[in-house]
Amino acid sequence: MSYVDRVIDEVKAKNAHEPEFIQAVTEVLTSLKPVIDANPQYEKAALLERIVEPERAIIFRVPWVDDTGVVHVNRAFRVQFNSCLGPYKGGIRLHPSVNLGIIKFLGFEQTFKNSLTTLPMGGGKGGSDFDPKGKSDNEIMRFCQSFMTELCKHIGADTDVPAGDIGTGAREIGYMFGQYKRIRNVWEGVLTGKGLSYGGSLARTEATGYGLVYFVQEHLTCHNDSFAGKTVVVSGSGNVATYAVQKAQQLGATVVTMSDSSGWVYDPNGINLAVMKQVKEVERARISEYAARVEGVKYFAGRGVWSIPCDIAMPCATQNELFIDDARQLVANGCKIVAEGANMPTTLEATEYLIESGLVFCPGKASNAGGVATSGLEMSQNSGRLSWSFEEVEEKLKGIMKNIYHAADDAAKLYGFEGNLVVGANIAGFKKLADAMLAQGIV
Ligand code: NDP
Ligand code: 2IT
Repeated sequence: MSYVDRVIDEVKAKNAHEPEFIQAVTEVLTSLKPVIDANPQYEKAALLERIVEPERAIIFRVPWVDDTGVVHVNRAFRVQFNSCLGPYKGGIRLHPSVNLGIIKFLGFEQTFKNSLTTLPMGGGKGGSDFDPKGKSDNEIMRFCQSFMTELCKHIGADTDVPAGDIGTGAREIGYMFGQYKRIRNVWEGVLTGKGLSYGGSLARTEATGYGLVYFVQEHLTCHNDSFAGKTVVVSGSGNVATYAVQKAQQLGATVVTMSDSSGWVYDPNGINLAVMKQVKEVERARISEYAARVEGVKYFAGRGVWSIPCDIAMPCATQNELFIDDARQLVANGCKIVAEGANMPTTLEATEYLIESGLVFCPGKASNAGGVATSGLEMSQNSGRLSWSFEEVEEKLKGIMKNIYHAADDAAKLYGFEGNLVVGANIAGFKKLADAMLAQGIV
């Protein structure tokens, strides 16, 4: 049995109740086979065994009191996965589905993603099974304060720097930052995605969605093509989806769908982002409200955006939201590119089918790395006590996304998998991390 297969089997046996973690490890390790075979020193140093084991996982209780005086208890996590390349770095997810396996899969992916950005950041992820939906501002604040009362013992600007993810945006980061500063009595860049008046970076809000579109744009440019005139299908209507839609529209595409956890809208005239932002960001309402306000829009309950014919599909909601049947439908409808804005939105089976069918498949750890890369830029600005203009940050972001595209494309070519960005991104992210881990000894 090969080294890779043995480690995958061990991960399956040791983490049997963590299907998302097993899925992420299987996808990455399988694609690393050519580089592992060519470098026996990795097996000698038990490098894969170390890479799949988090350095530390913290699980803690978050008690809080709702507006009617009822006491609630949530479970929270911070998985500090790998600090070889820099302080642990990764978002905080607040969603009822959160469990240790989901946070581990996200932390594992983050480690490779952060390596690809070329910025000095290790990998980590955190979150809680708290559901922010329907909670008042005061309830959100009390939860965030209680969450940070424990988390603040484990993080710091040079130790671990959390940020946003599903359910965690500027409001939550603000409450968490305030509580961190109050308890630790230190003003430092311990979180990214902060408000602009207290250390946040311009363009961080837009960065993941914009970066996703820049990544695809680089591919198109290299093939004498562009976004102009393309039909794009997007899932999600949160931070990543919103700014992916905005940038794709700016580049001349027509985006015809968006979704939330209740349903999806088909807008043949192209999404009106001002109305969408009012509904989802300001009112925090359901996406059906968009259909009620914009003429010619159809609303459907449940899932289904992948049934709409398109040139480019961008899943931007959550993990495992694009299945084999969806992939078949996309291919049958003539879709040419699938670019992941979310983390692991495409199942393994669907990913393999899309690649075999000749589509360009942009894996999230490369194509959605613009968010964390801009978080890295926020950390730099905080350390230097300065702030860059929107244009300066956006230019850097664009450069980073171009570099990630070419790093993945070149690595794929080098190992005989031309055009396979999954293999390319995994190998490029892994090589840098693995060689740094070897240099730092058995730790
Ligand atoms: P948001 O909370 O802003 O938005 C999430 C969107 O996805 C909402 O429309 C939400 O619907 C929908 N959604 C969430 N969970 C589910 C589910 N289980 N089924 C169906 N729809 C769901 O999160 P983000 O936009 O920040 O994150 C989206 C994805 O992008 C995640 O995978 C995240 O890990 C990834 N990502 C985020 C980055 C960032 O900088 N924020 C960076 C890189 C990746 P509803 O409104 O009903 O909840
Ligand atoms: O998945 C991700 O890359 C994020 N949620 C962003 C993490 C960050 O630290 O900005």
